Amino acid sequence: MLRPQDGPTRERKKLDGLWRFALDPGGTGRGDGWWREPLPDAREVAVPASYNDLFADAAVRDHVGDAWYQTDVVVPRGWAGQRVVLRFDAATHRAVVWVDDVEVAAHEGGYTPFEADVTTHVRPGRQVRITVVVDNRLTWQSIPPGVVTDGRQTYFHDFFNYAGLHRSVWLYSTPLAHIDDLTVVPGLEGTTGTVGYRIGTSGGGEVRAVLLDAGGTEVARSDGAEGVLTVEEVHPWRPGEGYLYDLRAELTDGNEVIDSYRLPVGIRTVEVRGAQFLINGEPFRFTGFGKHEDIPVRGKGHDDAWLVHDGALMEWIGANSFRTAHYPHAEEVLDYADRHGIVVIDEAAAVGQNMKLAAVVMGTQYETFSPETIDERSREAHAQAVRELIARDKNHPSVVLWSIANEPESDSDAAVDYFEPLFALTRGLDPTRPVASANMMFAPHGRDRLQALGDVVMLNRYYGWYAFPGDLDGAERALQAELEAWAGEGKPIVVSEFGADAMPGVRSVTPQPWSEEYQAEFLAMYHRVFDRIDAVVGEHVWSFADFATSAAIGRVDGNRKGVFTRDRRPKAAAFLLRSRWRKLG
Ligand code: BDP
Repeated sequence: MLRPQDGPTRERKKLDGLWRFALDPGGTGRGDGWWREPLPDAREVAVPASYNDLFADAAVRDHVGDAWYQTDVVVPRGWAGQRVVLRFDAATHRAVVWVDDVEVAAHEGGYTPFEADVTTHVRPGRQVRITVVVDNRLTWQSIPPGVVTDGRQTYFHDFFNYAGLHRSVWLYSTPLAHIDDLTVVPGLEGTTGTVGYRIGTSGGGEVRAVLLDAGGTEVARSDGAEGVLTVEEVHPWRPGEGYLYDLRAELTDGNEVIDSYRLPVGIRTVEVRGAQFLINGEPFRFTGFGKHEDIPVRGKGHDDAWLVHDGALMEWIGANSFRTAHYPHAEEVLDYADRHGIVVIDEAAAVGQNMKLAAVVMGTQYETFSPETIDERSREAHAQAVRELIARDKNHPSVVLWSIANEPESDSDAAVDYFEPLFALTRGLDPTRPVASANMMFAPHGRDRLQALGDVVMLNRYYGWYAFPGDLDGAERALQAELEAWAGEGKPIVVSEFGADAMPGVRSVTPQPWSEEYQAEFLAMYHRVFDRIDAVVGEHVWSFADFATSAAIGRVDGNRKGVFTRDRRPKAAAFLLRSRWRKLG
C-alpha cells in the first residue's frame, strides 16, 4: 500500500493535532450513532498518541472497549475532480470510520495502515466531520491475543496495551486514474545493479519507470508496468550507508503525465547461505536491540523528535540494526532506517501466543491452540497481519528479515499446524527475504519445532535472569551448551533477545540482579559466548529502553531491561555495548 505523498499530481493534508475524544465505557456509542453529532462530553486528545497516559485518570489509562475520536476538516478546494482518500497510518487495535453520516472504513489490526476512497462523500472546499471509533479489546481472534473478563483485559505479552490513533491521519488526493501499487526487487551482480519493478494502476494510460541517482541524474528508464532497470557502476545500499536511488513511476497519456509517484530505492541483496547472513554478498553481523515504540506521555504514538533522538543513540552506541518488537513500527521509522543504513528485522504483531509461558508467568490455564482459544480465525487474522505487513514494507531496503511471531508455543503438533501455512504465505508474498520467528526458552534446542521452518534461527534467551538468576557462571555454561546445539543446525543464529533488568542508580560491587553492574556483566558474559560460536551472527539486546507494561510484581514501573531508561539516559551497560559494537564496526 502506497504512502500518501506530495508531488506534481498529488497532494496531502495531515489531520494531526487536537481531536475531540470520548470514552464509551457502556459501549452505547455505536447503537446511539455517536458519529452523527459532535461527540457527547468530549475532551481534547492529541493525535497521534496513545490516549492512555494523556490524562490524570485511571479510567482512561485502563479503559477497555470503544473510544471515540472526532474532528472536522475542510477538503482543499483545489481537489475538485480528484480522487480523495482518507488514510489512517494506524488505529490500535481496530476501528470503524465515518465521514459525516457515512461509514467509509473498518479495519482490524493495530499496527498497519488502512484507507478509504471518500471522493463521493466529500466536496472540495466544504467541511466534513470525521469520526473514528477505536476498540482496544484483545481477544483470541485478535493479533496479538487477549481475554476480556468482566470488563477487565488480560493479555499474554509484556508491554502495556496502549491504544488510540498512534500514527498520522491523512486526507490526500490522487488523479482519478492513478498508480495504486509499486513493488521493487533490487539485485546486484558485480558493479551492476538491477531494480525489478511492477507498477499497479487503476485506470488507463501508459506506464513507465525512471530511476535517478541521489544527485538527481537519470540512470535508467523503462516503459511498461513491469520491467528491470539496470544501473552500471551501482552505488549499493549497505549497512551504515543508506544510499537511495529515486524511482519515479509515471502514468501517462501521450505527453501528459496523469500520475507520478516517487519511491526511494536501495539496491542491495539479502541471502542466507549456510550459517551466514549475507547483505550484498558479505557476511553481516547484527548488533543492536529489540526495540519498542514506547515513550512517556505519548505511549505508542509516533513522534519525530524521539525518532531522531533514538537514531542518534543507536549511532552513538554503535548499533547497526534493530527488531521492531513486537509489531510493525511506524513507516517513518523504516524510512529513517532506509536513509541511515540501519538494518531492520520487521516483526508482525503476533506476540503472546504461548499459554505454557502464560501459565508460568500469569498462572492462567489455557491451551494455546484450540477451538476455544487460538483457532482458524486467529490464524486468518495472523495471515492478514502478515499480508498487510509485507504490502506496507516490501520496498524498504532496511528490512532484511521478516519475523512472523515472537515466542509462540513451538513444541507441539498444533504449533506446527498453525505456523506452517504462515511461513509458506510469507515466502509466497516475498520470495526475496528470509523468514523467521523468535523462539522462547521453554522450547530449547531439541524441543522446538518451529525454527526448522525458518531461514534464520532467532532465540530469545535469559540465562542469568529468569534461569540461573544471579549465577552468571551457571548461565554461561547453559548458554554455551544450547547455542552449540543450535549451531549444529547449520543456520545463522540471531540471539534476538538477551537482557537483565536494571534499576538506574542501583549500583553494586558484587553481581546483584537489578543493579546496573549486573546488567553489564550479564551482557559481557553473553558476548564471550557469542564470540566462541561462529553461527551466532546477531546480538540484539533486550531492550533498547525501559518500557511500560501491565502491572506485575516482577515489573517496577514497567520493564527495566532497557540499556537506556525510558527517557533515554544511558545505564552502565550502554558504555559496555558502545565499546564492543564500535569495535565490531
Ligand atoms: C521475552 C519477550 C519480551 C519480554 C521479555 C522480558 O519476548 O517481550 O519483555 O521476555 O521478560 O519473553 O523482559
